[in-house]
Amino acid sequence: MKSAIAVVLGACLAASGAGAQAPGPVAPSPASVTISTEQLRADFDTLWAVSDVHGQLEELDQLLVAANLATREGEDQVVWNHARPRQLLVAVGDYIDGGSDSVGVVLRLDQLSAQAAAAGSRIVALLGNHEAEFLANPGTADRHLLSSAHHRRKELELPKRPTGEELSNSEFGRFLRGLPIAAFIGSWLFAHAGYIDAKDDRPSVLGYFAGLASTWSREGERYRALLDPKSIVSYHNWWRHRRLRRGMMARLTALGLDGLVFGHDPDALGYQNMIAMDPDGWFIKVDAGMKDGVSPGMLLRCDLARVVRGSRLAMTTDGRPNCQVLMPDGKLQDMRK
Ligand SMILES: [Mn+2]
Repeated sequence: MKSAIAVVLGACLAASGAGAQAPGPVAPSPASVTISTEQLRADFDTLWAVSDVHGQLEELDQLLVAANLATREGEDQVVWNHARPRQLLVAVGDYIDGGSDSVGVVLRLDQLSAQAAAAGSRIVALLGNHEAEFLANPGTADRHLLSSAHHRRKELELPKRPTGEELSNSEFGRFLRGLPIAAFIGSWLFAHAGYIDAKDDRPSVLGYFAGLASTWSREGERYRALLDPKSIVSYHNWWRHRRLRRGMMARLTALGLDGLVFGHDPDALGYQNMIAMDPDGWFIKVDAGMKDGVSPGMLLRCDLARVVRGSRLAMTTDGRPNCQVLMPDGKLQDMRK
C-alpha cells in the first residue's frame, strides 16, 4: 500500500506543477523506462519510433539517414548524426528474424545508442517477442540468425559457426538482456504487443506491472514469462476486439496515461504495413511490415512542441493525428487514422 500512496502523492505533485522529479506511472524497475513529460520538454524536441525491423539492416539505415538522425560513413557504416541533439528514438522491439542481418540490426542499435547519448540524444530500445524467445532458449536460434552471427563473428569475437548459446553470451546477448519491456514516455506507453493483461482498476494494473518487475529480477523466469501468448510482447490481434480495446483504454486511464504505441502486428488497426492510428485516437501501431521485405518501413515522427499539452501528450487535436510518418525517401506524410 505504501507504494500506492507514493504514486498518488506523486500524481498530486505532478498535477500541482511542483517541479520535483515526478515518479512514473508505475514503480521504477529495470523492466521499464520512464521519461516524464517534464524531462521530455527539458531534453528533447522530437520523438521518433520504429518497430519490427526484423533483420533488415539496410532498410533501418536508410530510414535513419532519411530522418537525418544518422549519416553514412564508408561502405557499411552508419553512425548517429553528431549534430543531432534532442532527438528521442524509441525502437519497439523485434530486431531479429526475417531479414538476413538480425545480428547487424542489434549491433547497429547498440552502437547508435552510445553515439546518440554522446550527441545529446537518446535511443530507448524495447524487447520484442522474438528477442524474448531467443533469450529464453538460445539453443533454438534458427539458421538465419546463426548465419547472421557467423557473418558478424569478428565484431562479436566469436568462432566460426557460433551456436545460439555462444551468441547469447556475446555482445549481442548482453545488449538484448539490457532491454526493458515497456517505456512510459510522457503520458504514453510504448510496448511491443502492448496488451496489459489485467482488470481495469488501478490496483490490478499496478499489480500487473509489479508482477512483470518481479519476474524481471529472476533471470531464469524473465523471458519465459513473456512467452505467454497474452504477454505484453506476445499478444497478437488483441486490437481486433472492441472489448479489449475498451479495456486497454480503461487500464491506460487507470495509470494516468493517454495512449499506447505498439508494434508486433503489421496489419494492426486495419492498416497493412504502415504506421497508423485507431479512430478513437488511443493507439498508434508502428509495425510497418519490414519483416518479409514487403515494405521498406517508416518512422513515426512526433514534434514535441505539437504533442505536449501541459503534463500530458496528446495523440490528436480536433480528431486529427498530431504525429506524422517519415518515409525512406525523407518525405513526411500525414498518419492514417
Ligand atoms: Mn513481434
